[in-house]
Amino acid sequence: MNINDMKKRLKDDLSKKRYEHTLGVAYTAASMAMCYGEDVNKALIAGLLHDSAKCLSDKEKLKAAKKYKVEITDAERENLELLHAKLGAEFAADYYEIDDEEILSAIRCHTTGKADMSPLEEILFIADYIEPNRKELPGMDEVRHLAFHDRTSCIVKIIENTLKYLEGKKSLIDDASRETYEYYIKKQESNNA
Ligand code: DGI
Ligand code: FE
Ligand code: FE
Repeated sequence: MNINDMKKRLKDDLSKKRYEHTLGVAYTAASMAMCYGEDVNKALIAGLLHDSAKCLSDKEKLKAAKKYKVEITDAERENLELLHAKLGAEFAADYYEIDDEEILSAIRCHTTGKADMSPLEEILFIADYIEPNRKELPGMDEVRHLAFHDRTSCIVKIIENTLKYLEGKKSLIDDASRETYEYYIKKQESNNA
């Protein structure tokens, strides 16, 4: 499917606000790929499709998870919204004809991150947080600067903010989020050593 057809379908499937966020993530991810010498087109597509399953109801999310035999973690079960990342990868493959595993995997882990992400996975994880339509989150200026200078420190800041926010809400933290934090803190320490 070409980019214009993807955009048309996304515009139909997403709320106006979510569609605007999607374009923001796509162009931010593409700019980061330019900065780091990564594949700009893959970053653009990953950004466009990352939230393609975001606007399903809880019931629809559970139905789709069953259809695609998606494994549901405890945190996802408690907060079905989290499932939109894994389902987004399934939608990208099924409805948007994406067979590039690098793109699919970036979409799959865009919400929690994971240990030892590929450059494209890191770019999508960061672009989702910093895109220009995102409301001002703590330390956003610094996170946006780091995005183009030091991806490891940028990921540490983002995950620290997310964990703090989730602890405040007493939300269950997914193992993947914790693993992301532990991996990137260690990586940052060894970079600074
Ligand atoms: O889909 P977006 O809103 O663009 O962004 P996202 O895919 O990063 O999802 C953000 C939401 O996910 C935010 O409300 C925090 C939540 N989240 C991220 N990691 C975890 C989490 N929620 C729980 N319960 N556990 C996590 O580990
Ligand atoms: Fe998302
Ligand atoms: Fe998003």
